[in-house]
Amino acid sequence: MINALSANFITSSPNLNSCDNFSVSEVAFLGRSNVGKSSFINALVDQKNLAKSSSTPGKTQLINFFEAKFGGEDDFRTTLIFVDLPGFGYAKVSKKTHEIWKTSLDEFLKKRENIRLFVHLIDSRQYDLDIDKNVDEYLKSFLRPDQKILNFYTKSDKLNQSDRSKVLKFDKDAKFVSTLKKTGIKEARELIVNGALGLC
Ligand SMILES: Nc1nc2c(ncn2[C@@H]2O[C@H](COP(=O)(O)OP(=O)(O)O)[C@@H](O)[C@H]2O)c(=O)[nH]1
Ligand SMILES: [Mg+2]
Repeated sequence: MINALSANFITSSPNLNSCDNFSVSEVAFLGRSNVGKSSFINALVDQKNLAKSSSTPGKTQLINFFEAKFGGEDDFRTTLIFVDLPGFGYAKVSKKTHEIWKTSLDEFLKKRENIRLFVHLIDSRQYDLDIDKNVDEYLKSFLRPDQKILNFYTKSDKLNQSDRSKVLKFDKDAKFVSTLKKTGIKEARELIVNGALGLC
């Protein structure tokens, strides 16, 4: 089992050029606005308000960096950078994928060396939106061999058994998380830490 040890906000940046290089594996979190991204990041690092406290209004278009330390069995210790990206909720689905992201974000996602893992959050009640399919295709269009994508379906506490079956029919490997009920978080933490370190 992997535990969250500590986490803190590092900095915000408007684009790639003004981002420091922290020489640590990075996990980029993306998803539509309101999908539950801040809540998920807070749950992963086991803190109540880390992600929200730094994203004051007006800073929403910035790239936020957090340092997160994790520990596990046999003195396993690791430090990762969690990168909280602006939500892409309000882009029209008809727009081309490259227009979904502002140029600065597009450049960041494609050129940021240290990103080892993209975590794409999808609302489990709206699991088949074009915008999420576009994001998946977009990431795959430039994914390097040393990078991975993990999808998580959020707010699973809102689903009944038949809703869950529908999501699983759509994606047989669907991983459900609920920060409200705290379900799927431990498993997600394990997948994300191992994924970022190239261990799975
Ligand atoms: N029912 C439910 N609501 C959630 C869950 N996670 C987040 N929310 C709610 O969804 C809204 C958006 O959450 P937030 O984490 O700020 O989303 P973000 O915009 O993607 O960062 C808030 O009102 C949260 O309370 C969840 O697991 N279950
Ligand atoms: Mg947020």
